[in-house]
Amino acid sequence: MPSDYLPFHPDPSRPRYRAPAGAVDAHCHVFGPASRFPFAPGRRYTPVDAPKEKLFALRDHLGLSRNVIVQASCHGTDNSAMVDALHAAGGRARGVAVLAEDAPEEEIDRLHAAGVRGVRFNFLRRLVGEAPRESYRRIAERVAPRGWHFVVYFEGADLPGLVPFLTALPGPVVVDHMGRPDISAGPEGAGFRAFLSLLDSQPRIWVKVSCPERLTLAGPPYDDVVPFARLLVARYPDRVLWGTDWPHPNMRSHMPDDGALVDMIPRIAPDPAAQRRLLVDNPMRLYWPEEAG
Ligand code: 0GY
Repeated sequence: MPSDYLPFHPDPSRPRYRAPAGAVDAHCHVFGPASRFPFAPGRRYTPVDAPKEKLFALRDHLGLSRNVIVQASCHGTDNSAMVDALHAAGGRARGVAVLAEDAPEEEIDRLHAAGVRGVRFNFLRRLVGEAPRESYRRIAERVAPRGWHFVVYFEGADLPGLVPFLTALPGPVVVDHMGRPDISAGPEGAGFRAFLSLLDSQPRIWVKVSCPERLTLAGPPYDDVVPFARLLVARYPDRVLWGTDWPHPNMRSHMPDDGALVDMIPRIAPDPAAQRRLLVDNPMRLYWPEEAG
């Protein structure tokens, strides 16, 4: 099946930065292989196969220990490829699923047993059309009793209309990719300031300092994105997560070097204590609470 976006970096550099023991890549995906796990008929893009073996090899190459595998829109509500990866990971991966509103209870049980700890609500029109907000609410009510959290993906410009939805969710909320701010406005821009106000007033909302490659206007080494991430890490040290976003689905401008993404970590979290929280303590609390110290 031909893909319609760039393939992931074939030979990422080995990072100079050494992540602390137990570091978690808290945002990555597995795709296919399509021959075994077909992509969703209604998908908006077709990725290249990015199977679990490649993900685990990348984890080791980058000096990381664990993965949080997030279901992406191209696999729709069929979480089989992600669950297959969780089963193969020997306890070193947890998952975030996408659910149909009428998913049977037994399916949610199976996902939980496999290591799923969150459900994703995607609001990007280019990926899902008009987001079914009422349906998301009902799904949230169904999974909240299991202690799952909510991973929410939206464009910065859509934040004002989403605040009532986000603040009413019955559990922790994790915002993907820094809330996709308008980088051209700088960290003082009104949209990013509104996001910070929301985080200030809602201690249940976490944020991923991920995806500089998707947000940048300047390109690598993503100098224009660093101030946003650095500010979030400094201001919310206990509710930031970091991830590679491998295999960078739907990227059409350029494909990042995953080693270079790891080497950005000391630029966004300058001191070792902040790095440890970002890469180990915070993701462990959310995804492996039974092991968290
Ligand atoms: C990401 C980014 C994207 C895609 C998806 O669900 C998805 O298809 O997440 C994107 O196109 O921005 O989170 O990796």
